Amino acid sequence: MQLEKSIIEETNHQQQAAHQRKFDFVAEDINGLDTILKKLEDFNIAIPSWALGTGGTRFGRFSGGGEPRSLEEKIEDVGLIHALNRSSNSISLHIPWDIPSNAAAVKAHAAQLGLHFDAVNSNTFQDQASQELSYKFGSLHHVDKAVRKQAVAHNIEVIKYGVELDSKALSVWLSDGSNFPGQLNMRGAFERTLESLQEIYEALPADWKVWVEYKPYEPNFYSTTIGDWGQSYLLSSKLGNKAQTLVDLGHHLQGANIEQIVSLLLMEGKLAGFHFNDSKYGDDDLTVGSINPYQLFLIFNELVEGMDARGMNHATAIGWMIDASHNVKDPIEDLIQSVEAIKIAYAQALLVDTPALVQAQQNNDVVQAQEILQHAYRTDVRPLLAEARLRAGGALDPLALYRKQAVRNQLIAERGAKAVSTGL
Ligand code: RM4
Ligand code: MN
Ligand code: MN
Repeated sequence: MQLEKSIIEETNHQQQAAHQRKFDFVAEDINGLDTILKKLEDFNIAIPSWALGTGGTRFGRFSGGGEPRSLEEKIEDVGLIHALNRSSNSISLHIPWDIPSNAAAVKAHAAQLGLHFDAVNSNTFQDQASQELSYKFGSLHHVDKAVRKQAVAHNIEVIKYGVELDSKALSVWLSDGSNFPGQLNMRGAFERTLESLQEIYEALPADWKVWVEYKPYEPNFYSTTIGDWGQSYLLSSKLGNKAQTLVDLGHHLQGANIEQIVSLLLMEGKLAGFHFNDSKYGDDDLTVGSINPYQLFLIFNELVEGMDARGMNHATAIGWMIDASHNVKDPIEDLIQSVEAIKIAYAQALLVDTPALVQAQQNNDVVQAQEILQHAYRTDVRPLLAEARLRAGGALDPLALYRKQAVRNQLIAERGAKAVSTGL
């Protein structure tokens, strides 16, 4: 299904007066308002194809109903989100969960909804029915060369699918690791991973990147071969300019200072981009901003400062993507919330008074530095986001409109209450 533009416009019209009041209140105190609104309009976050269905846990999966049954229906769902928020103009595919068998048609369908394709993700953390050798003991790091070859070939195939869709990056996350001390020679595992990644790197088109994602544990619980940003950075440095490190917010041990990691990767030109989500304990894949929105703001503060220092375009210089999926929310509602949370943190970071902060740091004025950051963080930027959405043709309040139109019920009517989408 698609949302009629007239419905969005009509609803915006009804909400206009209330919006204007809130907008004027916050806008009055903001310097460079139009530049900020333009940056907010330009800022889009990619939607992963695996987040459109309800996520399972290792204990079970409870389908929410009306889930997309095919890639086409997933694209439709992203189209709905984008129509509402005008901030989700791309989709990231996971192969083989979503194989674009007719790339031209898939691309045309997406383009019709104003969408294009972000990074493609390979999957060597599960065995597929058709594959010859198992990834039970790893893929790119496997001790058996034949398994590594199979995993390299899969990644090269994923690049091919991506080329057909005009993607520009391959994102690699490996579950390779060990569950028990002694199981694995860690140096050997690293060297074999590097060698496999080099073969994949060779197959990258000139204008492509490979994004190396790290994660400390799960599904392996003793060692993970690409376990932290240092290991990913080491690999991406050895590989070359087309390789960078991907930061998934849920892939750190508790208490890690992610904003510092981000700041240094950016300094080295090695920050590929993000998988956004939130977490309380581990790789919880919760809605962005639902647990620790202040940390998200601090990350964006480093991003804005660091990108400005290097003259980078905020919207396009690195990859912005959500990687979340869980079991109790309507996935579309969850994604609308996630995109909003990301843009709130971004808008707050844009409000930081940088010259004053530099001055406070220079003077070792710790109190003032904190005041400056928290002043930005405590500003209610939601009317700014609403205004940017309005200017871009989206809904003033995407979630309210989604609910008012009973979109999920319509999807259930179309696709059935038991439709189950591919993914985790
Ligand atoms: C992993 C990691 C990857 C994602 C898979 C589904 O934990 O975050 O990015 O592709 O989950
Ligand atoms: Mn991820
Ligand atoms: Mn993850």
